[in-house]
Amino acid sequence: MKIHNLGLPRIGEKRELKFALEAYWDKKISLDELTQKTDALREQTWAWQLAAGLDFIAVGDFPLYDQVLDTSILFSAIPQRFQHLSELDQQFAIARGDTCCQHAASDMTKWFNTNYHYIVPELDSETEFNLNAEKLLNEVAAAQTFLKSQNAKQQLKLKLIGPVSYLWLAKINNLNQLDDLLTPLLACYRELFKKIAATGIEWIQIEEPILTTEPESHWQNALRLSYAYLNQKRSVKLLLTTYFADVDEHIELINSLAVDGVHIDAVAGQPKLDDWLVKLNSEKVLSVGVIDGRNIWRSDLAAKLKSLQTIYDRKADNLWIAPSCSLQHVPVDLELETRLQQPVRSWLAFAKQKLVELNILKSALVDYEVDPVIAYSKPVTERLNSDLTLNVSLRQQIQALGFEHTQRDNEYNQRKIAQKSLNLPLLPTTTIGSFPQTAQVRHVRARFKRGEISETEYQSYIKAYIADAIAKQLEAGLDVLVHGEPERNDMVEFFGEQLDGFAITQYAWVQSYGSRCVKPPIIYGDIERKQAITVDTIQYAQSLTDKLVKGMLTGPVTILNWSFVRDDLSRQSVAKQIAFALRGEVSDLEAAGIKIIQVDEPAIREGLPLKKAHWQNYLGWAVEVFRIATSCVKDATQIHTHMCYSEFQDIVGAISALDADVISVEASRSDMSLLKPFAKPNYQNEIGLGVYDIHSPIVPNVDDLQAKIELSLNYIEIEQCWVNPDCGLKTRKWEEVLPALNNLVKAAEQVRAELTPAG
Ligand code: THG
Ligand code: ZN
Repeated sequence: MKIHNLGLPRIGEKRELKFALEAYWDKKISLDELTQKTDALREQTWAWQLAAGLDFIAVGDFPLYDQVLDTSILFSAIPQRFQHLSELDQQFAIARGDTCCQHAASDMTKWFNTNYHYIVPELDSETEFNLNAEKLLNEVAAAQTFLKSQNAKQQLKLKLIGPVSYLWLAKINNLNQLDDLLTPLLACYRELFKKIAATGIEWIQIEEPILTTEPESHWQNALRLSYAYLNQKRSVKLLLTTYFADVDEHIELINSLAVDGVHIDAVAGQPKLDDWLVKLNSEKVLSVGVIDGRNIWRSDLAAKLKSLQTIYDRKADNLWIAPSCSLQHVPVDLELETRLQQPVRSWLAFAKQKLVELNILKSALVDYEVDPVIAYSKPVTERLNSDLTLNVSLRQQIQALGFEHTQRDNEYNQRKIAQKSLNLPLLPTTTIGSFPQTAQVRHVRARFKRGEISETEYQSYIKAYIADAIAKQLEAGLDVLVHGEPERNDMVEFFGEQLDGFAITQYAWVQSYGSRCVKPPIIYGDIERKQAITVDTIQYAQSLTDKLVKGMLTGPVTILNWSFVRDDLSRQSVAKQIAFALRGEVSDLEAAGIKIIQVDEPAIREGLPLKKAHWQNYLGWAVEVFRIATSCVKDATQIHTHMCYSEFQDIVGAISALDADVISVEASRSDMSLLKPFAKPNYQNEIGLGVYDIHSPIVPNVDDLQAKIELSLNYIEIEQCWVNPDCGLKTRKWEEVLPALNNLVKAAEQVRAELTPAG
């Protein structure tokens, strides 16, 4: 039996990769310095695996920006507009855009149902795949040198995205195009295999996560064809790797593929291991992902040992165990967390701890060392029985929630009449909520957290920021104002800090994209709001102006999806607790005189289960909890929501069922045709047209903005429309934001003037 790992976080223990990359991009360090730093970080990940006693050390899991982008570069799939650049700068230009020549970056999108984003390969009829393996081979050589220097006997295992999933990630939909691309791509893979075999590497972990997405038959055929082709003259072994759901419905397909082993996720799905034992050819390796690669809970190794024992007894030689997926989705090292209260800290395991869990399991299975397993699992049992995780009176209040807690007093058409009291013009203008998080505001917040400035000093800084933000919005002429969120680091972590049942970490960062990270709070217990969270701040902002200021909250589904969630209660139940807390906050805001309250749900879509069979259930409770959070207000109080990420057509029914009075959506890239699913009768309420692409530093001009509004009117009636940027402005600079907002207001005014319907 062997233990192995599918990949590790590359950001470093304290986000060293982030700081190195950003320093390089800012021209503060040279290419040599960047390479030195990143080589050292990469070597560190090998050292962790050695120290944990893994049988294989993963190579090829350390992209500087993104793993899919590295695959594109490995096969020379470089968009034309970046072909003139050298390799390192090429990858950064593809990912971030090329400022000197104004070339737009490639698209970025969610990696399956995670909070990680990958760079979408741009493939077309011009694409010419060519193997460009030098960088990868250098990495292999460096890993081999490292192993030798440690006198290590371990072998390397190469991590590689498989050809079919690569094309699927590129969003190739057309069958002919798929055929045209697959054949030359496969030739490159074959050439690569030859070179890898020559390095002495025996195993390649070839990842085909497409298998967990219910692939259509042409994709299944592509898998059959590809692995048959790749089997010819192959002298390296393939571990076909899947993750994020089980693939039991494809056992026959998988077993028919010419590969030497299969990795299955035994945490996200419930694979029937008995079936796998019977149906998978006995000479094939079965790698079982038993350690949760998506969450931070210490494993109940005693239970895992029990479930693995039979399969070990029957398949010892060809059994491997591993985390369920790459550990890039969990933070690096629990050891760094010195401020987490006990016993919560004892309930956790991050990436480095998860590697050790594999080792303990192996010793128990192979050498019958069972005592360490029992000792290790003790805190897990304690967690399941801890008073800290249970709030009986809260549970009773949740239990008492019924249908009436999901209903506004009246339906939208009637509320619309009551909301005339808000006195808004046609095409009201607003923003999504956040304003630039300047270096100064980050600095002040950090100093306050370290106790270097007093609460009073901190509050007066925050108030000054808010006053300035309000003045700037009045100057621009916006209709509905926001306070700008200077007090918030992250829209989820901020609420986690204020609610009972959440633990906040110091260094538990997870990569979101490139150098950007998030620090998800940990939901370990029942959630309760002890006091109002945002009311003072919003009330202060409202006191500065006669125009309306929106209250800003993060929605229950988004708080859930962007946290590490307890696994001893259903996600639906946890979401309901968050919703109940938010409902209290919404009521308090209304009672404080706030007339518009926005509850953002950018993460609703990404939370969709990979398998369509589970969609309805998820969307059902996602809608319910949003309504629990928001339905408590009077007809005249207007509820807004916001969603990023454009593909709405699948879920427009659920969006409509949220019954928010106004939803703002991201649609500025494209000709606003992303609004098509919202055309009546699909969606009746109001809609904020995201006409300004905030992901780009480019300031949109009035004519372009006006054109975007007018294009939107192809789908949406003017009385339904609001005008706003397509997302929050926290990553932008004031110098970009102010002219852009001025132009946005002017564009709305021009359309109002030209299109005001007669009468
Ligand atoms: N919060 C959380 N998850 C998210 C987003 C978020 N997932 C999707 C989307 N937004 C990802 N986008 C970003 C954008 C910016 C940053 C992170 C994710 C970012 N992070 C800071 C950094 O890496 O320097 C750190 C944040 C901080 O200082 O607290 O800028 O908004 N949960
Ligand atoms: Zn957004």
